[in-house]
Amino acid sequence: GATPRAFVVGHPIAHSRSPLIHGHWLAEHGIPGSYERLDVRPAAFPDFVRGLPDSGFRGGNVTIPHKETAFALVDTLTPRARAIGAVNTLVVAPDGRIRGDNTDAPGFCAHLDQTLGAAWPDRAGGTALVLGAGGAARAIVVGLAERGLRRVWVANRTAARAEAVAALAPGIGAALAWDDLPAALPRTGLLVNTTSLGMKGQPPLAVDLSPLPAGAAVADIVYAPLETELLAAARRRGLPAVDGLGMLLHQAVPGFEAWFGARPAVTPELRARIVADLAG
Ligand code: SKM
Repeated sequence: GATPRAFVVGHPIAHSRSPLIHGHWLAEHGIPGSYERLDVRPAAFPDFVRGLPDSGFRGGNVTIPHKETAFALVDTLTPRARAIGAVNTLVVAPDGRIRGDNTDAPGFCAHLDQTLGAAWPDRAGGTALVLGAGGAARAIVVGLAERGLRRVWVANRTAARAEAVAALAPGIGAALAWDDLPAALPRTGLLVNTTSLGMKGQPPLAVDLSPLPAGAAVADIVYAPLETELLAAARRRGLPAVDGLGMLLHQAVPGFEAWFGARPAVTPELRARIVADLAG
């Protein structure tokens, strides 16, 4: 058949490391495919999606600001994408129908499996505290619910948004006021920053980690810089610190497998390559 082609689409898209990740795997597997970076403005995105069946692409990744629009435009949704309300992976089926998935949630959890071991959902009795209430928080809360957490708190400066995200984990999710963080931290087994605080050019996230229990772990979705001040503070406390690059690497796996037919591995070599690119 024709050379398999896939893409990452966003606006802007220059910062995306997805072409590097998929290019690494294509070379590793000896697959003569391509993975292209596409900058598509919001106004042009619906036509872009409708044109996919005749484009020669087998699918692609979708990033900011198109994930919610993609959710609304696809023909079928995975249950996970439906729960999250956003799509980051498109697959064109042989019959031309477009399936939308969200791999951010399993990507986040797969990285925790790799770094903390598969028992991480049990830390501190199965309680996670998610900071922020944007798209990444939605994905992570759904992912945590899938993995059997017993309690998921969502804290956000805007309380109404925290309520909406907590509602994605029925029975276990609850909104938490920002002022109540110090009281919640002693019962938190996994603290996750999903805000952009700590990213290059942004102020750091100002949360005192000293109330966290000894068995807690701290995760950040920010990967530039790789070690945010939050993660540095976790390490100083002797707690496992999980950076955001792992989520980016792992969320890429299901798409690659769907478009190119081989299940790729997140190896130290791949990670080192992206780390070097981020540093350069
Ligand atoms: O969900 C991912 C997306 O699939 C690709 C991406 C990128 O290339 O920067 C970031 C995340 O939104």
